[in-house]
Amino acid sequence: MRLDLINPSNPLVSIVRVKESRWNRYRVWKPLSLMVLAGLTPPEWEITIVDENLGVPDYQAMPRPDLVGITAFTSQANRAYEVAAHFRRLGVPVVMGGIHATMCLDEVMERVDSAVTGEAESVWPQVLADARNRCLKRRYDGGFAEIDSIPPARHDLLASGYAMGAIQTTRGCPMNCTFCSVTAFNGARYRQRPIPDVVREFQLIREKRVLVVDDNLIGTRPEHIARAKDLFRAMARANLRKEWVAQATINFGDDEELLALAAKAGCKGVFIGFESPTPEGLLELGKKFNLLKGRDFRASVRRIQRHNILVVGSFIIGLDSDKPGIGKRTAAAATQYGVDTLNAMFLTPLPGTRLWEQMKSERRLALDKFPEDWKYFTLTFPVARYKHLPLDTIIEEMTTCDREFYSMRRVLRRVWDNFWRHRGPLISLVGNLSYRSNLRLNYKVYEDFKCQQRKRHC
Ligand code: B12
Ligand code: SF4
Repeated sequence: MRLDLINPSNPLVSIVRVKESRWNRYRVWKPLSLMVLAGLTPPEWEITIVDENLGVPDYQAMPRPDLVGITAFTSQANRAYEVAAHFRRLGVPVVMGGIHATMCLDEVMERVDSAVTGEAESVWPQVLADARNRCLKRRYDGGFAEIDSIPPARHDLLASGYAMGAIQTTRGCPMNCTFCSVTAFNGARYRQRPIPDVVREFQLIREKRVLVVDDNLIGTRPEHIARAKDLFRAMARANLRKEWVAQATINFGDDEELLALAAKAGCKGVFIGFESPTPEGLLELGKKFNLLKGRDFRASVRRIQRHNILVVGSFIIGLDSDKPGIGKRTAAAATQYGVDTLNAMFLTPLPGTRLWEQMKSERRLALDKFPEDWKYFTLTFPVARYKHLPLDTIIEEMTTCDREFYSMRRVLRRVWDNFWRHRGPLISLVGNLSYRSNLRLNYKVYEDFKCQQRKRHC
């Protein structure tokens, strides 16, 4: 039995535009979901994983599969449907799962043979058995997986073409920030994989560099931080010789022991959601951690960097409290906090989030021709109607933010600083140049987008 697992591309996602900017090459990450599914698949299935981000293959020239499994974030949904239609025309059954299938189930069910909602661990073997017996059900619901029974992902598949491997050590988040899908999809309970499982899986990864995909590696409570410390100790003891980057809240910078252990275990970078430079913005997003009284972001960032860990700061533009000038203000805040790279995104109502419900009820979805418009839900397009920032203004604010933060003078200063302090100068250089090179690409993308929007409203 032959199984093709496919990660559809979205050419509008700038980080996969490798041809236009070679720096992006280092930011194409492995589709871990498909590697996890492969790990759950019994040996009688011959598995091919196709990541269209590395190039769309000639499906006609590939051996005909018995089953196709497609994953998709919302931004990949259109392409997912094209791929599904192709295989269904050939009579090959298509199963789709992942976040979009979970949040937009009806839309997905119209376009595939079978949809899997939630986490797949508990249902995937059944899906395969049913496919084999030609009795696929229209829908399976995996709910939340038992975190201690997740087998290792198949890191031997997709062996080349990527700068980094990927692993997941926890799922879920209790914070339920308005714009984020994680609580809705993975649940409010923070579930941690057993440490020996994680260490063993790390050992299976061939790449020297690894993305830990957890939404918040250190969790929210003291016992979560204690577990993170134990994990880092175990990783250091196992002498993994990996360099890894992860996502965490700013609380990561509060605990010197945690930072020292993370660094010893190979942590080289952390992605932190600062989200907004204003207290009103943080309140609006429900980002409670960042609102703590006396919180000094610059000091926290410095503490992290002193352990040779680079900081990527993420911000959102387009909040109801954002007024013209927010682009400059965001760049100034990121510079003042001292982050190594800035990732600024448009506020985007993703299906299933509290923000989606709010904007939908207020009729503020500017792009609502679905499924066509999903391709713009990459957080790099202003897809909503923003309170104080009309289309041209919000694009101008984003452009100003990026231009200010990634001016050549500032890039060189940051990279030199990291070089001088032996703090991952190469990663810092690649990160900054990748973002900077995308600025040029984005100007054109924004112009096309504005043009299309005008045509649409004529
Ligand atoms: C790692 C990651 C990335 C990596 C992607 C690596 C990759 N190629 O997959 C990078 C950094 C590139 C990325 C980019 C983006 N991401 Co992202 N990302 C994540 C993150 C943190 C983890 C995903 C992951 O690997 N999880 C581990 C695997 C094992 O879990 P999983 O993917 O959910 O898969 C399980 C189930 O969903 C299911 N399943 C999944 N696929 C399939 C398929 C079949 C057939 C079946 C049966 C089951 C199934 O089974 C799996 C095992 O249980 C999630 C947050 C999250 N917790 O999901 C956000 C998340 C998925 N990203 C999000 C977004 C918005 C984006 C971007 C659009 C914007 C951005 N700049 O971040 C881009 C778009 C990329 C694109 N190609 O279009 C949103 C998506 C919301 C939505 N409705 O689409 C999330 C949920 C974060 C959030 N804050 O809301 N992302
Ligand atoms: S943004 Fe971070 S803290 Fe907020 S719900 Fe999402 S994962 Fe949790």
